[in-house]
Amino acid sequence: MTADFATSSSHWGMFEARPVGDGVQVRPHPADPAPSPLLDNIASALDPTVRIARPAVRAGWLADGPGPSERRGLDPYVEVEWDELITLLAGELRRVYTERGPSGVYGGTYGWASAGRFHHAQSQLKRFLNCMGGFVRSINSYSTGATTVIMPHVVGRNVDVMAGLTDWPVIAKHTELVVAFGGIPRKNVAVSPGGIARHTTADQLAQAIAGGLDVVAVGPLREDAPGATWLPIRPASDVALMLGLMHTLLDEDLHDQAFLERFCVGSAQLTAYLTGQADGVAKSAEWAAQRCEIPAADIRALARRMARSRTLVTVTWSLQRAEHGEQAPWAGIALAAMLGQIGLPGRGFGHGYGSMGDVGTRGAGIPVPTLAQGMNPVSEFIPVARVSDMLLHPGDEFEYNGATLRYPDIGLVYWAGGNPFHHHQDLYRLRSALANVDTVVVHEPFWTAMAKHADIVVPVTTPLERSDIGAARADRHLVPMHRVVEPLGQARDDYAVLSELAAVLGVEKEFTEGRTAQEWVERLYTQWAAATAPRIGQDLPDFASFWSGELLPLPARPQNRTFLQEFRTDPEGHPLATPSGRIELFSQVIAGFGYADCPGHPVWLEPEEWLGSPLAATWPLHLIANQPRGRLHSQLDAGAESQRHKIAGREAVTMHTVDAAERGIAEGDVVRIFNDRGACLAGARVTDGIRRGVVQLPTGAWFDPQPDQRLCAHGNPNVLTRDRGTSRLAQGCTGQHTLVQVARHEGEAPPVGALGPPPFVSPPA
Ligand SMILES: Nc1nc2c(c(=O)[nH]1)N[C@H]1C(S)=C(S)[C@@H](COP(=O)(O)OP(=O)(O)OC[C@H]3O[C@@H](n4cnc5c(=O)[nH]c(N)nc54)[C@H](O)[C@@H]3O)O[C@H]1N2
Ligand SMILES: Nc1nc2c(c(=O)[nH]1)N[C@H]1C(S)=C(S)[C@@H](COP(=O)(O)OP(=O)(O)OC[C@H]3O[C@@H](n4cnc5c(=O)[nH]c(N)nc54)[C@H](O)[C@@H]3O)O[C@H]1N2
Ligand SMILES: [Mo]
Repeated sequence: MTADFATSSSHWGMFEARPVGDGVQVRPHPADPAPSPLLDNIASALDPTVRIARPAVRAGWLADGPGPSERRGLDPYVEVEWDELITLLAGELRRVYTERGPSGVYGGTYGWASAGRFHHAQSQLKRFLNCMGGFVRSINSYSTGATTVIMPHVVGRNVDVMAGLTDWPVIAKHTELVVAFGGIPRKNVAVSPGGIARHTTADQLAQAIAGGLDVVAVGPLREDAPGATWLPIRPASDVALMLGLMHTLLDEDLHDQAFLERFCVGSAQLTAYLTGQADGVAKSAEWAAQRCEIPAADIRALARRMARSRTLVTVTWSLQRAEHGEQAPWAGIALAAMLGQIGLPGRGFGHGYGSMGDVGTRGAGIPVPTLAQGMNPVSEFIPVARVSDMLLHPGDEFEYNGATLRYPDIGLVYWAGGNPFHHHQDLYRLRSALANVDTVVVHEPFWTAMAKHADIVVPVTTPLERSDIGAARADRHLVPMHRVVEPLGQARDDYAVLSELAAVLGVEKEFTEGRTAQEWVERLYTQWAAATAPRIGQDLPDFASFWSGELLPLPARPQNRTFLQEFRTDPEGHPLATPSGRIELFSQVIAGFGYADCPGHPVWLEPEEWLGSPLAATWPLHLIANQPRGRLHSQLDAGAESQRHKIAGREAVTMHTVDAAERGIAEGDVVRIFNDRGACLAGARVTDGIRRGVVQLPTGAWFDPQPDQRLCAHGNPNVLTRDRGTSRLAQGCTGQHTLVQVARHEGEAPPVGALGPPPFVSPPA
């Protein structure tokens, strides 16, 4: 901390800030060697045009009371005083808990919110709802919905295929060839949940490449293949390519049969499938080429190179955020197993290099300070991306990981720290789903689309307006996050609002334990320090010293890590927690579920929406809806860096020169992207750095629904994506891919109105 600057932190890094006029000046923290440009968005957190200044209630809800309503997202709002808001909200919570019990409350509240361990919005809300008697929860994530379910069957629950991967320095030292399915996107690695104090990943990768590491990046976008050989694959066909590579390894006897027998089960079933003995179709390089449109000779050449090199096979998370998403990581690990290199330094399998900044980062590896959420006695849950299904079909059965479950009947949806109109698919379907419940409550600092669909809108602070502790599991620092400015307008901390509700509802003692926010911050630190000091064998400063210091460095994990090294060295002493104790290339458990969309070993399953399907005759372009370069998800979309990547205020859609020319589209034109679920407008960016037939529109433009049509004027791809699970196994998010058409927008385009407040009306007399 220098002069009047105070230290704080975000999911994309530490920074320093000081008040200037009505806003803040933000600058990178001097300890960060490569600060993220996303820091330029932070000042917009205090932009009054996007902030919620006062508590507000949807006019229709105020007039008619709770109940299903198609008016969510359309009605104006009435601003109310805090005590009125608390009375209304407490009354509605009391009603719903009395009439329906905790199974009538959805508190799944998915979302990243902000950095900071105490004010973590999800933890706050879940703790509060648990004090009330519990809630229907969500499990897994939009990030890795398929992986989280399939991988425990394949490598066991104890092996973390994201946090347990080989560290970058080991790759730099030992690896000759990285075959990266999904590339290694630089844009993604500045981010990690809870923050990154020092950004080193992008540099480590660049240095490794300069030092001779060869990267073959398989993916539709050249920008995700920096310093690499680019293989522009047809989207959604990676599993076919992997099978073609495996077939070549078998066919040319380049596979490691001894490894398969000692460390895996199921190579016989997989082999029968590859050779065609099982289904009459050999998954040869020619077979693969017809699907992935990479020439068979290139596939065979790559397989030979992989077999003779020290090779790392890595799969980005995006590949599993698609129809049959379970197959790509499973096939990826099967390919690495055939090469026989799993568990050797720098070789084998990886998942998420280029997806998140903490993958392959040697952090402290110790638990971070955490607010206890209490106990939830409610057994009902949903896989997180099934939220619209739940609200549209209460009582219906659904399948998940071998179980048949039922959707609960939800009366009240309570969200804090996420934006479903960012993260969910088929937004007009989501809007219909939200119309089905009695009441929607949203805590937000900003007038996001989710806030604009709420009945009760609770204005909360951002980290600039409160004190906290910044920490992330894979990081090596604890950061004091200082309040920089007073809360904007009438915003209050999530904690303050929930404390007041708890007092009215008679659960104050359980919720607050008698502590102020600052006392909680101190307590989280003190408890954490007491538990951590013996683990790291080092004294830690008391709270006052931590709080007045800049950042608290922690020792790195004792050693660099190689994924599954212990298992390889001693498979009997360190068996995997799978039924066989080995890597399951065939899983009897999964086979036993009898799911045609996820059978017992990795398979090619043709998706319904890809360029190879009949639907492509109507919707001839494959849309990649990936993570945005200029922001985290939908956060701070009004910020300078986010706006820099837009075209005349609309999200930029990237398309191939030839696809654009065929449609009479030039760089900078406003275009309409559409399919039978909806449409959005975007600004055209024309390049040869994208595969033909593919268009790319990042997620995160604030949903800007236009009256009387299914159109977003701003460029949110989730008006187009299909709301369907990866398979009956994981039911994960499939938002990455969808088929669309693109046309030049003729005539006047509606202005973007998303980055502002909804209409207000005066309270009824
Ligand atoms: N089509 C498609 N869709 C996708 C994806 C994709 O690849 N394609 N990716 C998916 C993935 S991986 C993810 S993780 C999700 C991300 O989805 P989300 O995590 O829901 O997205 P964010 O924009 O980070 O939403 C966080 C919200 O919390 C608010 N917030 C910030 N701080 C606070 C606070 O202190 N208190 C409260 N109450 N609120 C706060 C922010 O203003 C913001 O609106 O999106 C998913 N959606
Ligand atoms: N700047 C920034 N960084 C972020 C985030 C952000 O919002 N902004 N979000 C963070 C979060 S929550 C997550 S979960 C991770 C997500 O990490 P990922 O899911 O890995 O990231 P994406 O950017 O969605 O997709 C990565 C790339 O995969 C490629 N791809 C897409 N489909 C296919 C395909 O079918 N085959 C092949 N071979 N490649 C394909 C595309 O080139 C795409 O750019 O990112 C994190 N990092
Ligand atoms: Mo994510």
